[in-house]
Amino acid sequence: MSLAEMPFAPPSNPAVVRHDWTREEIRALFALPFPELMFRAQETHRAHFDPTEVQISTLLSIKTGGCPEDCGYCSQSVKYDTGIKAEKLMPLDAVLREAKAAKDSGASRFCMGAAWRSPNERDLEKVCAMVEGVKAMGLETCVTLGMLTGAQAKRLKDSGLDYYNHNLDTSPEYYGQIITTRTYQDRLDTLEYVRDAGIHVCCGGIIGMGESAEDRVGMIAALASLPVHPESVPINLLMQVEGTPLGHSGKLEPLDFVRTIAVARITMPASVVRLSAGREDMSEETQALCFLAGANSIFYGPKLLTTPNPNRDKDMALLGKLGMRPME
Ligand code: SAM
Ligand code: DTB
Ligand code: SF4
Repeated sequence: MSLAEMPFAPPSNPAVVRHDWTREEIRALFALPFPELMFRAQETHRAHFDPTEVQISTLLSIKTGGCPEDCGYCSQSVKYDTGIKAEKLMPLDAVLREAKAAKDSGASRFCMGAAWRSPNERDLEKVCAMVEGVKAMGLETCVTLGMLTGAQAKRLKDSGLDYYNHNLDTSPEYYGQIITTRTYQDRLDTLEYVRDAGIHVCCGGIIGMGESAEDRVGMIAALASLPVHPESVPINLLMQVEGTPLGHSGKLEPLDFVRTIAVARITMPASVVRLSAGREDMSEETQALCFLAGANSIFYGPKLLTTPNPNRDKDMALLGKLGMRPME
């Protein structure tokens, strides 16, 4: 299908942000010949961002393992034998040391993740103290703590939190195959509380979980039809973890990952799209294609939450080879 044959008129101005994307339109984007798709993604990217800039975030697991949820991809669920043992919430001073190191190595945002279904009030206060301390260093702050109530979202906002990460993970149809302990609607509710509290939303999903092409359409449609687009959209490639139900789910065709990034870029033009988990197993050429497709953020540092990520020097060398640089 050429651009002219698409079942909708592409916006004359790629800067336009739409919230009325239909599944048919999104399916048609995925079906475009690769050069057409990449052209549209680049045109959209350049209408909103400098294509040579990449936002740099560093992740820290502040509370690892022992999670009661059953997310089929996750190393930290108590339901699966993955060799990850449950740890306590990290003390404030240790978190601040890690944040300082992240800042010194060039990150502009520090993301703290906890393996909780939802935070209890005592732990939330401790996380708020971490947010205050990290923010005082001049870093942007992000946390991902599971489901929140409206009051908890407001409390986090008062502590100065910039971003809350909470992913839709996949399409509404496929979701039940991956997680049974919380619903899609539960996730949408938390996202609404976060948005209403005035915190920036970081929300995306995972590719490579055995989902169909239509599930990728459904996931992007769900993200792009949120009342306000997430400011940050992490697209994760599944990190296959031995012991989880998805530990042997097969390798994804890398170009299908690139296509998903491009469709996220076109449908959510003003959002920062993060080439998130999965870079450790990706060639530099695939990562470069993801940047060309409109990805403009990465996780930086040798560890994600429990799984590996490229070393910093390797990433800086890659950005150097591509003539790209960290976003201020
Ligand atoms: N426990 C909280 C929650 O799930 O809401 C926060 C932490 S959780 C690890 C954050 C997100 O990381 C998940 O929603 C999922 O999208 C992503 N994630 C977890 N394990 C992953 C894996 N093995 N591969 C790719 N992404 C993963
Ligand atoms: C997101 O979308 N990806 C990050 C972050 N949000 C919290 C997590 C990736 C986790 C990869 C598996 C692990 O390291 O345990
Ligand atoms: Fe728990 Fe989050 Fe892992 Fe799900 S993804 S099992 S909620 S830590």
